[in-house]
Amino acid sequence: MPKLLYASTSPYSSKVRMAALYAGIAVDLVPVKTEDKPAELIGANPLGKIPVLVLDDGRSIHDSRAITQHLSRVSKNALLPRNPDKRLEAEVLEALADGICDCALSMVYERRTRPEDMVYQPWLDRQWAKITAALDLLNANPPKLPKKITTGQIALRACLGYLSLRFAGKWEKGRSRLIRWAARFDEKFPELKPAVPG
Ligand code: GSH
Repeated sequence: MPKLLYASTSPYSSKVRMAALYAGIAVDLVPVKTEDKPAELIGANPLGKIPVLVLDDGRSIHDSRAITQHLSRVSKNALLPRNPDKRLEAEVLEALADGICDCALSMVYERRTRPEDMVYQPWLDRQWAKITAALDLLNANPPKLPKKITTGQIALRACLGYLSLRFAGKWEKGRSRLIRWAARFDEKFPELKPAVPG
């Protein structure tokens, strides 16, 4: 069975885990602490980032978008539509959700890795402005939630889960449509939980 090197708090890991579940592909979850630079992780991804999917034949796949595309290919397009326009829409939504996570993660790392007096507020503000712009756009026009979803909707759900974990009480104001969207997602796809313990 393919192994997924992941962390429970990583939004990209959550996306991939949810995508595998939705596509009906079993993966063995292997929790990893990136800060420890474990040999298994570095051997699979020299960048030392998660998620990484290690296939049965030893090949490893990163980053998360390469993984979702792989999962879609091996599940006969369970995650990405065949129709080029619809596929493009799904890919752009996934990129937007991942992009929000990139900004959010950069803020978390800025605070976590620098001494307090060296945290650069204009950098945090710049990242937050990007998150705000993207969330406002999504809130004004939340993606549809049909029976058959794509990696785009899955990425957005994982992203909102991460914002609720790290920016609770900060991202929700004025975003009631997105909050309802996440609740509807959870109702429709109760098996796809954005966070997993461990
Ligand atoms: N673009 C990558 C993807 O989509 O997989 C981003 C992966 C990423 O930044 N993962 C974080 C990580 O591994 C955890 S959420 N950080 C450790 C590090 O940068 O050393």
